[in-house]
Amino acid sequence: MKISTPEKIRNFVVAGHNGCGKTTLCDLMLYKAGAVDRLGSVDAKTSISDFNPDEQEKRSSIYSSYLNCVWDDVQMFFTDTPGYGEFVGEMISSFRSCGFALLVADGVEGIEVGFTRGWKYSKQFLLPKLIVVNRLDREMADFDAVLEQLQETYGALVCVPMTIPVGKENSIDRVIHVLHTPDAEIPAELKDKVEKYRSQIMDAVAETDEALTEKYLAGEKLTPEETVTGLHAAVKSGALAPVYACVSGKDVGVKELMDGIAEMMPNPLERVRKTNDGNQMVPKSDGPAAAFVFKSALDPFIGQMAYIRVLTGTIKSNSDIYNLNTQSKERIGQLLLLNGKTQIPVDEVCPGCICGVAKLKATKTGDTLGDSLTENHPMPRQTYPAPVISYAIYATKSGEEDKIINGLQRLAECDPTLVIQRNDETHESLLGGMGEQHIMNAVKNLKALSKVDVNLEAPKIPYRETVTGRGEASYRHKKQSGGHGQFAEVHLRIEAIPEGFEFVNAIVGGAIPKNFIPAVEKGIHEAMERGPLAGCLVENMRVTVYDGKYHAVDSSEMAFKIATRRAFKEAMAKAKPVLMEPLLNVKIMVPDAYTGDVTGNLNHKRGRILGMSAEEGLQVLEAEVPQAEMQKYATELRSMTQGKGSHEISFARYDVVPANVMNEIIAKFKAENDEEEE
Ligand SMILES: Nc1nc2c(ncn2[C@@H]2O[C@H](COP(=O)(O)OP(=O)(O)O)[C@@H](O)[C@H]2O)c(=O)[nH]1
Ligand SMILES: [Mg+2]
Repeated sequence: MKISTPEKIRNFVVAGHNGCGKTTLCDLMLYKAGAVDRLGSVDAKTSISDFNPDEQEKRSSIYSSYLNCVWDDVQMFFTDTPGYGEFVGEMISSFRSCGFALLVADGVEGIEVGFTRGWKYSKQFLLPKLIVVNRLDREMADFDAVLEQLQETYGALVCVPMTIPVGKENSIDRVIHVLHTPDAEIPAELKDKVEKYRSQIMDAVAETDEALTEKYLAGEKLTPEETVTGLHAAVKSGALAPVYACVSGKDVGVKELMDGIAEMMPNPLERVRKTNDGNQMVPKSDGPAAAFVFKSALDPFIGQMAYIRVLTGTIKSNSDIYNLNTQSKERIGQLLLLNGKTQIPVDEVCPGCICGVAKLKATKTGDTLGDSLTENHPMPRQTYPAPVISYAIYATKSGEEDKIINGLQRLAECDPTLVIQRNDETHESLLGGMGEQHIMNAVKNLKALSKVDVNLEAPKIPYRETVTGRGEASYRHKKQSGGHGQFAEVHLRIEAIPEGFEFVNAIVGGAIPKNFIPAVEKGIHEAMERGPLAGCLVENMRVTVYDGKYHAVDSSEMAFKIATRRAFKEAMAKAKPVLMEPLLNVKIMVPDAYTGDVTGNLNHKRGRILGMSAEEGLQVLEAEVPQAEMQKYATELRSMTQGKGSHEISFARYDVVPANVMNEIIAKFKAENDEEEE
């Protein structure tokens, strides 16, 4: 089999809130097009798209799944994405690899955060959009109400219906196509509406081209070909996001949707992308081929599987290609067309195709493959949102630490939103992700992959210590034990500076001989690794050694280090020491109804609200909040907003811990470290 007509390819991502019927819609499209011989069902755990056992258990998507079918003579590639914010990494990779977006909204709930996210990424990846209002058979479903909400949020002339339902709720059994349904088949009560939407669509169509505008204004009818060309242009430019009414559970409105996709949506040759060095990548059927690897997965049977999106040219099974990023040779084995877990060998693929290829030897997610090292250029790498939650990971069985880290690193190669980090301040290995479920899922996958168990704990907060004043102290270390003794005396001064660390040697007249100064500096560094207040890293100070004493026989580097550490501790105690804590920048997106609860909660968390704005129907709050208060925030926000809120975090800065909180931390540290004193 060969796929060699990019003009006949439609490549799209299906996105929206969880539960709005995306997977059901995808299963139905496969079935209607004859790609599968039975209709899959999420509820019966027979979905083609949700084929992973964890997804079947949950009856909801966790991973993106790659599907394809032929509708009329159009080859459709589509990607069913999970709606939960926690699996946003899967969504981003899919948006990147597709040519347009099919955004699904629920007929009862209307715009939910998953839909907003889909809209946001469609904009970010410059994807034209189609909208489906789905599950209209449910009680309280209201196409007109959802349409109104869409129009208010994204523009009345952007979201125009292409189909509308006949009947309401359970009685809906067909839709009317605003342009195609003959007048005789339109119920009287819908005639005005259809007329209105038809003229809105034709306005948008006419506006795409001067000649069409003139013809239209002169009252002439546009030909069907002109209409399709105009629709295509209006959708491609983003001026129009046609809305379709559907009941994916009952196969209502889906034929019209698939026809619309085939008829007016752009093909892969129409999308010019920028390469990493700013060149334009204009897709063609011929010339040196290029493809990028937008995702990898660990397939239980074939090991590492790369998912590629062909950008230009033709790629053949069992052929040589280059990895343009590493400039090394790569071998493409058997190319596979994917329908969920079904893999169909294919000999040749063209621009727009998405396929799997097993066992690339030196290619990672994000790399670009190409026939020519001179004519093809690597594509930019995708960035992913930073983790919003982190756990410290401990091996359940000691000795398995390395196995755990290796396993997690393999998982992270397939999921860029999983981040494994070693924190040298707290001496913990941290696993970061997009939410509780995401992390639990990773742990489950780790167990399956590496047969290891891990314990998750809230990570220690990397507090730091500093001073706000100035303090001087001296210490004489003197010991006489058996043979020759130990002697060193160090006088030093500590002062606050805004940032970093400075060491000043102000010794005159050799009170401490030059050769012992490095030992003094080392003693300071050692003391600063474990501060006197709570054993944290010490920073932002100048330390000046200004006097001391030595003994020709008994002084040693060790003696000077010990004296320095003691002097440091005393000087720091006099220099008004404080604890500092990491603050996070937190950006929270919630429907307005929850703003009060969310800000109230932030106040409890010692958060400081920096700004508030509205963005596509949601309130966006920006705040600075201590990291110590944010461990459970993903879960708290979900329950506070019934899953309608989302947030992003990034490190902001260190700030002084308020005295009452500081005293608690110090008391806790003292209690835990009571016995252990030098
Ligand atoms: N009433 C009704 N239920 C539907 C329809 N489409 C899907 N469902 C159900 O809605 C639930 C969520 O569907 P699913 O396809 O998994 O949604 P997804 O999370 O968007 O992929 C399942 O129980 C489906 O059976 C529909 O058109 N009408
Ligand atoms: Mg789903």
